[in-house]
Amino acid sequence: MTTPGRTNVELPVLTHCPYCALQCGMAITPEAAITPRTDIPANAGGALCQKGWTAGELLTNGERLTGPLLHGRPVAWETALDHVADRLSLIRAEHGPDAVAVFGGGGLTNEKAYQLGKFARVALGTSQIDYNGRFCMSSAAAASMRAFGMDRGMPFPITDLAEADVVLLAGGNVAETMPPFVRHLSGPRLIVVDPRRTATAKLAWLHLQPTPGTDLALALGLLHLAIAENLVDEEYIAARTTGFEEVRTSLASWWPERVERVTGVPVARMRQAVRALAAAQRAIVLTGRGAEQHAKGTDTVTAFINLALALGLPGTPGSGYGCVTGQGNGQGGREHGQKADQLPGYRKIDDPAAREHVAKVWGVQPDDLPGPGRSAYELLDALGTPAGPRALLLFGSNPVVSAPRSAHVTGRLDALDLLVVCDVVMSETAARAEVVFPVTQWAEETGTMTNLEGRVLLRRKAVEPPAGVRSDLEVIRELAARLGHAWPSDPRVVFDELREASAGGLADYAGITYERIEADKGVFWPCPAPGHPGTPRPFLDRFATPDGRARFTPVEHRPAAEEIDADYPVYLTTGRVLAHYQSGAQTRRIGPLAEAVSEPFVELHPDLAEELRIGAGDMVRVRSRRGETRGAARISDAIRRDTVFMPFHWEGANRLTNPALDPTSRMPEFKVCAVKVERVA
Ligand SMILES: Nc1nc2c(c(=O)[nH]1)N[C@H]1C(S)=C(S)[C@@H](COP(=O)(O)OP(=O)(O)OC[C@H]3O[C@@H](n4cnc5c(=O)[nH]c(N)nc54)[C@H](O)[C@@H]3O)O[C@H]1N2
Ligand SMILES: Nc1nc2c(c(=O)[nH]1)N[C@H]1C(S)=C(S)[C@@H](COP(=O)(O)OP(=O)(O)OC[C@H]3O[C@@H](n4cnc5c(=O)[nH]c(N)nc54)[C@H](O)[C@@H]3O)O[C@H]1N2
Ligand code: SF4
Ligand SMILES: [Mo]
Repeated sequence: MTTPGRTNVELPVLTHCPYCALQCGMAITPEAAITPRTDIPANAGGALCQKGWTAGELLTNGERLTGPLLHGRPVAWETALDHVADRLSLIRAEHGPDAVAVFGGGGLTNEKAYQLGKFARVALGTSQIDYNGRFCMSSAAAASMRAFGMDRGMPFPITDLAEADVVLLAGGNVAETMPPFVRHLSGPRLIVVDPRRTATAKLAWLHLQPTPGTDLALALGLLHLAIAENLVDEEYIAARTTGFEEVRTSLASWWPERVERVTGVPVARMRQAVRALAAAQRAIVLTGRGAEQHAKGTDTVTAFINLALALGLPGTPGSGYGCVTGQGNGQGGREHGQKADQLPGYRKIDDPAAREHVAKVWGVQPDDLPGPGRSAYELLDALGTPAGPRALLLFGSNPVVSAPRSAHVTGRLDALDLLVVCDVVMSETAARAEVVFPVTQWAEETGTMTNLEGRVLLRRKAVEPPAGVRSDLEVIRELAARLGHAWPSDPRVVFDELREASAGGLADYAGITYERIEADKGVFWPCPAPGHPGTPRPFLDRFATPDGRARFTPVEHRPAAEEIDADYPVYLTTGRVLAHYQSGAQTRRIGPLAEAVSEPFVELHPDLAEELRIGAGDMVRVRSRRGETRGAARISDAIRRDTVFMPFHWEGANRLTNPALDPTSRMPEFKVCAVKVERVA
């Protein structure tokens, strides 16, 4: 069809979508016309969703930022960069290095995520860096680390799904969040766990509809049943795992009727689900944000992994456990050091050997590297407080809309001495910044993205950026130069350094080059050497634990951090719709997407609507202990009668959400809190 790279300007360039972790392949002409690629397995023969088809408008629409802003007024690049560097130096001199914080994003390329982590630790010397992936994948990541010693979202190629007999998906609505993913689910019997009968649940063979926040009990109940019915794979458990006996004992009290009382899922359906999973030759258990974004998200995923292990799935060809990753580079973004506790290659920042390796690549002393910093919400919560950072540099996130308890977070941002935002559009967060740097986006620059399978892809430059914008890597280079460091901004050069820094780590990219990705349509990590083929299925022979065995961990169910009561009698859960992406900063500006869903809504059951005298389309006020917002009523029997759903693509839903954090992953409880719902007179 076309040759790789920009050898002929008449030909479309082969690249990937700006949005989610499926990273569908697309071809783009210099005029930004998009056609799907058929050579990328993730988008199954050439599918794109509505966001992908319309992504060209991101490149051409008039709302693009095209020059730096200082206090909202256009200034020259040199002026803005000098201003930021001077302010950073002053704040550091007066209050110490941890007075400057950095916040990144899972949509940034690997090169940017890597360079941002290095910039924080070396140029700023701060421990205060974290990113929006903390709100996204962190619970599944922590549970996979605990069980398998490695977190590679789906540790198998996406094409394994179609070959499976049964797939259980807990808390994911892929029909809206990754539509082409559904094509991989047309073969297996699909079991969906979701409090709403979503577009995905409608495709399912079996839908389990629990109360929000009770998946942990459900997973315990499923495993209890598997054990009671002698469905567990004793041979696999003996050969490949440790810790099963403790888990078996801990499950004794989770008999099915009790689980039904806690979750609302009928025993008969649980039994059907377990029997189908156990009878399958090949079965896959997947989790999405619905099960993960809870103050007990890590333990919930652990309970699903325990179930998968008991049935002998992980590391068995064609079977397994995986988490369905979210942002474009949700996987790679959590591997190369923009996380508070991490160094490149998925290394731990408190591991002396990791510090020594990375310090050497960076040309500094291990002792000069700071230790772990605050997690995303804790960092945002500390901004502008006496003990917290006074300046924040933010790349690729819009926390005014997307952080939990967002009105409080907005107040913290406003309390800063200096807020600097790099973005492509004037997001709600950029609008509050002292300095805004306008940057290039996906098809205007080249970089690598690691998709939900752990496949490293090359997202190539296809169009020329508008005059006046620079890349994130150039902004980092310019700021680093002003702080005394001469660093590259060419993505390929940065990637080569990333390879070296990741070498020997869990997420080892040492053998991956741009040329190899082009030739192979992506390379699976770990890939430790140039001759290494990459690792589509890392757990076939052993897990990444010291003894090579997967670890069962006993976990206990507990209620949501905030339960419903007389004052706040309804559960609120939040999530996504097909047409909009995340905080909506990008998609609310695209005509067909803004038209498809033009305003926030509140989905509620007809019984609840009747009780509250709410009619379809009525304006509804939703209040929680943290704030209130409004939305138009959408009445649907697809949701439980004790629960309402709001998308978080507009400012508002997160004024309500509860920032109760998971003790291990520090994930906030986005998926359940208590609210009061009323019609606006
Ligand atoms: N259209 C669109 N696609 C996207 C994105 C987007 O913003 N828009 N974002 C991307 C990103 S970053 C991510 S992380 C993924 C997220 O992808 P998903 O995880 O599929 O998305 P969500 O809508 O957040 O949540 C999925 C489902 O969880 C259900 N749910 C709510 N509470 C619970 C609960 O307590 N238990 C269970 N079992 N389910 C519950 C919701 O009803 C919802 O249907 O999507 C990616 N793709
Ligand atoms: N209530 C509730 N809240 C949630 C969730 C939920 O389910 N419910 N989900 C959470 C999840 S899973 C996630 S991932 C977060 C996401 O929430 P955010 O972190 O706010 O994600 P985005 O809206 O994708 O923000 C990305 C910003 O970066 C800009 N941008 C795009 N490309 C580039 C680039 O190359 N460089 C730079 N510098 N900027 C760029 C975009 O214009 C946009 O303003 O929201 C979380 N918040
Ligand atoms: S599914 Fe995700 S990667 Fe594919 S076109 Fe839609 S937004 Fe883009
Ligand atoms: Mo996400």
